[in-house]
Amino acid sequence: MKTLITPGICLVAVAALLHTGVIAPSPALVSYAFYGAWIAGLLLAWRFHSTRIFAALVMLFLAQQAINYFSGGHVPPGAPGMKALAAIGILLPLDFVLLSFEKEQGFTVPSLAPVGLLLFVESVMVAVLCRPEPIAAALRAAHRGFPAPLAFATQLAFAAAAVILLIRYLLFHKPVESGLLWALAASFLALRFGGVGRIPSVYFASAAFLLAGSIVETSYLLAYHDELTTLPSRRAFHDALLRLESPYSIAMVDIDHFKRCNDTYGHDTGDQVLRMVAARLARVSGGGEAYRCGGEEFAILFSGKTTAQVVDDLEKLRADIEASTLHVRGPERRRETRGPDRRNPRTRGRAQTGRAIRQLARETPSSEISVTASMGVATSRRDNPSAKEVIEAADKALYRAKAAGRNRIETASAPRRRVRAKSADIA
Ligand code: GH3
Ligand code: MG
Ligand code: MG
Repeated sequence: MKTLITPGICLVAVAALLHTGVIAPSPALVSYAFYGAWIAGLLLAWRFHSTRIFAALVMLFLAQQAINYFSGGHVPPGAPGMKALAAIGILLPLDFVLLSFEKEQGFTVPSLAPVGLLLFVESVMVAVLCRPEPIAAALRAAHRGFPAPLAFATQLAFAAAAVILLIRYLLFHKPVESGLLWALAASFLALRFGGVGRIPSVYFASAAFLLAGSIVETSYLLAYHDELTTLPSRRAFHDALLRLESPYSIAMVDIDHFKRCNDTYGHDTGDQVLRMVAARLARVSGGGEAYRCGGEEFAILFSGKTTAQVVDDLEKLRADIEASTLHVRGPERRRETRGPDRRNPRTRGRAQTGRAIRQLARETPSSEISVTASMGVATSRRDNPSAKEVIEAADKALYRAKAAGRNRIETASAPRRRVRAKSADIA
């Protein structure tokens, strides 16, 4: 949610500072800010392979340039300028929505060609629509009062695009969706205040800044969050360790026989199992914060708690993981005979390894996969709160849990607690 709220706060702050007169930037400063944000955004988009933000920045630039050009840079903008405002007011929201549905495909000609073509067609459309009219008509339009309220169609287009982008953000929690949404809001304000002049330019610059910011936010998320499970990553874990104060407990968690799970059901199903376990870890009770340290290994940090205070929460978590199931269709279907073997007798032998795996899958009694996890937990010592030592102690306890039969919790300190092992479905 932070990725949605932060850009919004930035935009509200800019609007408040601008309209209360606290900041009154000179045109040179505004233009410097716009081009600065725009160039920085383009470079970041290129470095981080975000074709969507790159395209959004190009669209924003063309929109701003079109309004500027057809209004002749004058306020009020005159008939061609008003037409440009109306056309941009429909095309920009439409383009941003299209971009939000696009997949990032890297900076290759085939992936950029459709966007390039769209922009070319739109530029020609705007140019034809906004060609200068006889002077009398232009004057009439200019005397209609300024700033003119935006056409209903423009307001509708922006509102519909904002709703779609918001829904997409709520579904996928991607900073790019949030960036597009807030850049759209800033562009709306730019158009609302006439599209040309100091205030609209500040809003266009803000839109470019918000788009560039969404790339920074994306790279932060990638660095600190694991993409597969969405849990905070090992890097986030090490950052959190620096902020800890004694007492605290660390539980190391490792899925049991996960290699077998991968071998039986395939890597993709293994990934789904990882996501399922991660979802259980994310809702651990007792104030624990779960991290994915790598592979099928996780860590849980309990700040301000001792082993005795967290062992019940870990036991609930262990039982929760054991009770969770993932439905898979593959092994169930394969149990039915498929008639005579129609494979090429010459190449049949090559499938030996695959056959062994399928055999294992067939032996699986149900198509519901469940796994178990072993845990080792340790608490910081008052005299030595070093996280390295606590992790080592928790790792040793985890090793003991594995050696003692898995699906159990071992503590680094007495009293030792064991939970009766129940073999996993795939074990
Ligand atoms: P143990 O009970 O002793 O922990 O046995 P194990 O099979 O879980 O242990 P091991 O560490 O040998 O195997 C871990 C496996 O996890 C090996 C690797 O293929 C798999 N793995 C690691 N990362 C991923 C991942 O991101 N996705 C999937 N599907 N598998 C992964
Ligand atoms: Mg492991
Ligand atoms: Mg394991």
